[in-house]
Amino acid sequence: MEVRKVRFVEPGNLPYRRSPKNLYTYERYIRNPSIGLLTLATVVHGVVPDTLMYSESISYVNWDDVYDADIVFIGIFTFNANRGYEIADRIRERSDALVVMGGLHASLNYPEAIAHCDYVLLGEADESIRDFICALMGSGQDEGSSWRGGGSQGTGVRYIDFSNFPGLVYSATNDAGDPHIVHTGNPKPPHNIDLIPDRDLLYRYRKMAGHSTLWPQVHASRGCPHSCDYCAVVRHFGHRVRTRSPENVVEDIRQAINFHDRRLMPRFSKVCWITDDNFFADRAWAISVLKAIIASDINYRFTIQARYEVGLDDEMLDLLKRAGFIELAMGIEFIEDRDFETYHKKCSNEEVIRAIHNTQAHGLNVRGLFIFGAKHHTKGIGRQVAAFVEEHGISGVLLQSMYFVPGTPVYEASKGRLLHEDWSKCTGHVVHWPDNMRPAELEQEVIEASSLIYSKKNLWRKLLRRPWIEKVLALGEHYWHKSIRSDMRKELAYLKELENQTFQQQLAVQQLAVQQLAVQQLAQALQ
Ligand code: B12
Ligand code: SF4
Repeated sequence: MEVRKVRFVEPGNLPYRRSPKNLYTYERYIRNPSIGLLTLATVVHGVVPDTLMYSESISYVNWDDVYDADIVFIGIFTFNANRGYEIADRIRERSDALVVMGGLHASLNYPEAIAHCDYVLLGEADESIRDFICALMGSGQDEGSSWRGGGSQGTGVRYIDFSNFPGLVYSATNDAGDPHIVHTGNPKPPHNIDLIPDRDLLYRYRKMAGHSTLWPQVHASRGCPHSCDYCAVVRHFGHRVRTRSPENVVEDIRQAINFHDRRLMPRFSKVCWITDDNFFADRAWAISVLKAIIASDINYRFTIQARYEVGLDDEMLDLLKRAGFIELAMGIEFIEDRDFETYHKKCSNEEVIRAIHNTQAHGLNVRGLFIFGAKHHTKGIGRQVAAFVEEHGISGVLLQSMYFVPGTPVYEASKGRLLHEDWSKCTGHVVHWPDNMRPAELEQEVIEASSLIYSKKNLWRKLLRRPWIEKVLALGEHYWHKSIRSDMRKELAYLKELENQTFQQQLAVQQLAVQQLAVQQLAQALQ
């Protein structure tokens, strides 16, 4: 197959539309593009020069250009999966391009994804994507290729034998002509992830990068040794921690900052986000990266995601502070030990509180990431979380209702409780029937927590007392949460409708049971 042009598409939930709001609030959520997909575009660009990525988070898409490609790669997380399928169906309808899907959601849900594309390439595709393209181009024997099988026996894609290409899913028919899905085995994680994404390969990214809600972001390591029941990340990236070299990470940070800062428009939030799920899992490596940042000429502010343990590590906290970190986004998730136990999150409330205060004592803010809708949560959880945030001086929060991705233990355990599988609602909304509340009541609890934490009083307090950068962030967050709450209030009507439907169904089942009992009793009386 001739591969002359390759396009990558990141579906947007919600897709980009022109609006003056983009200048500051950028429409309801931070719209950073997928660095994973951009990394793959960078790899493919080395093989096929006419490679470009579109992200619906960043700009409109030139669809004619996409239809004209030979291969279109689409990457999906859960929250944008529906839009991804819509796009894939549309491309298959209107063009001859080969459509390949991948990413976390497609990998964990390949039977669903393959219905919308020609291939699903599973797992981390940093190396396999190159092998895949080389195979399509004819040989599969590219220099540096780890795949030595296949080879084309004809001129079209259909003649390529992919049966021993690891980590691939496609549809086929057996000898009797019955369709079935072929899964060629688990994907092999890449050996080397030392790659800096070429940000110019993303259409209009350079133009949009000055917007204050698009942040420089760098992903430095993958994998996590833990196994929290609700976590899809560890099911996708595995338990083995893999890292990029400190030099490579520092260079990526430098490029990311320059890319976002060289604008005429002033940036309100000069903060770079290290997006690793568990940056501190390999302690010695984390220390070497922080030391490399300190030794470099980079003078910037950073935020990073963390488990509570780092908050008890004085050496690490000192290094973070010296390297320019202003905040730890701590996966606190719950405020009661029984919830940690239920979902196999190894930590305790006491440890978390100690970690929060120790982090703050080192001059770093703590942002809290919380999950609502755990098994033991009851009405009032919103107020409890808000009180916890207030009591422990947590500077900002991400609140979201638990969601359930096929492949995670919570999904398996809660199948009967799911309200629907409309993935586009997996942006923090309630998607299950909680144990001790109705769904709309839980959604209301999240709204309650958000309005208490982001009250006008708290905003004024931050505006008066905090340093300049935090004032700006506080203002942005205040309005961000306001718009999230407005979305959630709209969702309430939908959840109540679902509740009504469920009540009607239950009522109908009960009425049927009563009628059947009456018929049985009548029959017995007549005998
Ligand atoms: C940065 C980030 C963001 C950024 C940017 C998101 C983006 N466009 O990528 C922003 C701030 C916008 C964001 C927002 C949200 N996020 Co977020 N985010 C992340 C984070 C921390 C890092 C993403 C990343 O760079 N990963 C590293 C790269 C290397 O991995 P990757 O993107 O998966 O790509 C690799 C492979 O998957 C594969 N691959 C990827 N695409 C494709 C495509 C093809 C064709 C192929 C073959 C392979 C392939 O190859 C890549 C290279 O190895 C992830 C956690 C994580 N570890 O991924 C959460 C994560 C993606 N976010 C998540 C969530 C829930 C959200 C929000 C809903 C949060 C909220 N309540 O608002 C919002 C959604 C916003 C919306 N659009 O509605 C969840 C999604 C869970 C799921 N099942 O999908 C994650 C996984 C976090 C978690 N702990 O669960 N997020
Ligand atoms: S610690 Fe974080 S990344 Fe690791 S399994 Fe738990 S939730 Fe997932």
